[in-house]
Amino acid sequence: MGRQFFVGGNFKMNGSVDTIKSIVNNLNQAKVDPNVEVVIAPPALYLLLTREHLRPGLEVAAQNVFDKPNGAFTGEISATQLKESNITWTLTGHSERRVILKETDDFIASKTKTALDNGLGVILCIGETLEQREANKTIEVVTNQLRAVAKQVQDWSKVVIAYEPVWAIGTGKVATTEQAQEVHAAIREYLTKEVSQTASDNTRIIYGGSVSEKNCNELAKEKDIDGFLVGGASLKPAFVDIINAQS
Ligand code: G2H
Repeated sequence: MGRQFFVGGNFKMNGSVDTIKSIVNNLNQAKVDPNVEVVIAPPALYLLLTREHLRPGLEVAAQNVFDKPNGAFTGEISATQLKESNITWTLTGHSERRVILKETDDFIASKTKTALDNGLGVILCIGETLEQREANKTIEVVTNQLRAVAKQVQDWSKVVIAYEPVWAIGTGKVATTEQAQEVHAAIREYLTKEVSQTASDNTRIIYGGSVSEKNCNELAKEKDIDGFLVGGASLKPAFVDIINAQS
């Protein structure tokens, strides 16, 4: 069986009660390709509101999770709290958290493991900076980010890898289809060599970084691009066109 196309919407720190309700209503009424797995990630404050209003079949993700079960960790949310609230996915390793909040590869790996151990799906974000790309270090950077996770995680069946070149995030500068496919193929090769053939065959590798209704169709044709993680465009009605990029 092929890999199911996966489209995530990462709202980042955007939205209000009204705008999130309106995005959810739009999605509920939209003609969404039933073969696509759709997951949206609103800010933590709106997770329950989103779950309450979003129609069944469309899933909700947290943008972040902590790696401890409970206790004195002010401001954090645990994997069990998410799970209990029917929030079935979480992002980990988004570059905005890696760069701005200084999250390390090991911390991200630990959060990924905790989320998986508690039954959540994880959208694990990886990607290189412009400086790293220009120094020809792209593959080295993304494989090191994956290797940190592979040290702690054996079962990759609930992991979706989001390749998001940092230089393409929110800049309008999308990677070319060739650039994206090249890195996706290298990630799959890494999985074959260092994780397992099963993980390589079955893990969805999605692309993120200025994805829009204009560039999604071409990207979706590439053999190793199994979907998208969408930021800015997920707040707009055109998100539906991105979900349906393959149809
Ligand atoms: C990359 C992406 C979503 P945008 O961060 O994770 O955002 O589509 O706005 O570049």
